[in-house]
Amino acid sequence: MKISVILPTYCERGNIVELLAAIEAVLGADRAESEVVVVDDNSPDGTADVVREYAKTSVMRVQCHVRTTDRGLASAIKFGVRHAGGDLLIVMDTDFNHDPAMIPQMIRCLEYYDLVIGSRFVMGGGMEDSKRYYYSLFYNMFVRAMLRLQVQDNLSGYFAIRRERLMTLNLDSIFHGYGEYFIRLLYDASRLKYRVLELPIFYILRRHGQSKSRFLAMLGSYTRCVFSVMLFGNK
Ligand SMILES: Nc1nc2c(ncn2[C@@H]2O[C@H](COP(=O)(O)OP(=O)(O)OP(=O)(O)O)[C@@H](O)[C@H]2O)c(=O)[nH]1
Ligand SMILES: [Mg+2]
Repeated sequence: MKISVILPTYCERGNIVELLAAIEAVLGADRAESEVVVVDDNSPDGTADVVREYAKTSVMRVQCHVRTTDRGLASAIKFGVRHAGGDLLIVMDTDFNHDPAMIPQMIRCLEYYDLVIGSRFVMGGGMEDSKRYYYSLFYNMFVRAMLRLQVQDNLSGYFAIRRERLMTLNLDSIFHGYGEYFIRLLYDASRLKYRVLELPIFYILRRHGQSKSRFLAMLGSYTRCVFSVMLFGNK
């Protein structure tokens, strides 16, 4: 099975090379037929340059796309999905919040599940940033109560899915905005009765660079997303 790892990047020059090397290492023998799809929104720090440099010597294929007309996390993921050639897709952050060591386990679990997500809120999961852990935990309780979803971590952003399963969903209605796309993804997956597995994951702090998350803006857009899905479904 060919694996595509989709990496949305904005100003991740300090992390991306180390992450590419870590992904290549965990893929082991599978790396020769696997690929990484980097979708960069024209980062001024030259993220794409170091990716292209890495691609020259890597065994796994590295696609490096630089977008100049569209931007944003969720639309970058959609772009990556559309360009990915793998049968199995992994989506993750590029700052080491999401541990690449989980990839083989997530891939194996796709044998039995339709969607495998890295979860901070099942036993064994967590976050190095304990203040943010509790904010996220309480916010997730709110999301679960409103949408009656069974999943504990509705804003994970680290997931594995078969390409064919993801393409069955309406990508345009899911992948817009920022991290709240994950709520829409879970909602649509649950409506189609996809078997979802949460694997415990411990978020470490980003290794280099700055956060792109703006707390208040996120709170507003995520909450709008929850009410919209609750009232109208995912249209
Ligand atoms: N292509 C693209 N990627 C983005 C954009 N905004 C964020 N990202 C990437 O999305 C991922 C998550 O962004 P982060 O800034 O790490 O957000 P966060 O995890 O909430 O914040 P941290 O505490 O810094 O980890 C990272 O890989 C970013 O590089 C964007 O506008 N376009
Ligand atoms: Mg991050």
